[in-house]
Amino acid sequence: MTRVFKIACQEQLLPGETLRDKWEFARAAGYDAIELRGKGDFQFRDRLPELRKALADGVVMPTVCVDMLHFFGAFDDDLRRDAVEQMKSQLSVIAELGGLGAQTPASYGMFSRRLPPFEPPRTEEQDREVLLEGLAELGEHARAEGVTLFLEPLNRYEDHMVNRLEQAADLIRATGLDSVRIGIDSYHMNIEETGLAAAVLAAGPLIGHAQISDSNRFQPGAGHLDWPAWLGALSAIGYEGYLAVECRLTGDPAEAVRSIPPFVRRAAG
Ligand code: LER
Repeated sequence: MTRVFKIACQEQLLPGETLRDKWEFARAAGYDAIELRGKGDFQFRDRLPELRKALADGVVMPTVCVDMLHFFGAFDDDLRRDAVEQMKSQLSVIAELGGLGAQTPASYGMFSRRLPPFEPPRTEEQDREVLLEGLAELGEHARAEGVTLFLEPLNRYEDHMVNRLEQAADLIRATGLDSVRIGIDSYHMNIEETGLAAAVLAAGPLIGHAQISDSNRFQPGAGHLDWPAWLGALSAIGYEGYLAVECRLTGDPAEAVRSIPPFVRRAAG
């Protein structure tokens, strides 16, 4: 049976000054929600008055995706500590809004084994220790707040630690926490997984959130990703979360954003 997916759009892609303006555009275009972006230095927490007003105006904001330059897997102790504090705060804010959770990669743009100098400063065992420590602290915080931390595998050029769903699944199982789940991203999966559908089916209920963009990082429909396979697998595992658009736009921006919900719903069959 074909699932009717709920589709969210990240806030920076939507035209409009306020979240309410963006929501009006999003609703008219067939979206069900807005995914927020969580900047560092507690800027996301400082938006609470704006976010509370948007909530009162009926804007649906179930998730936040971190928007920082350092992450909980950072090599630097101070940056790592800060990233954990920022993520805890973002989890608390999304909980206050009645949302589902917050998404973060282990790192982004910090190191790639495919680019010089090829050998990272930490061993794989040390990476694992750092990641498990961070996931345990964030997962406990998420649990206490009643929300979920979504761990996002990124492609090999953006992160050297968690590239495939099975790596995220292994870490999550090791934490033993239901409050940590995989946040999949179709673009990264297209680069890293042997098969899109097989990877989704294998991860199954560990998948808690999904972000969408095409093979070239543009809007769904602008590349060559096998959408029926990817969406079919999500449907088969009974995925009930959102498909949150995180992409670059090609063509007229407003038209591109409008084109996504009908494209995705057609591809889902
Ligand atoms: C980066 O490619 C990405 O997918 C982001 O969600 C990381 O924060």
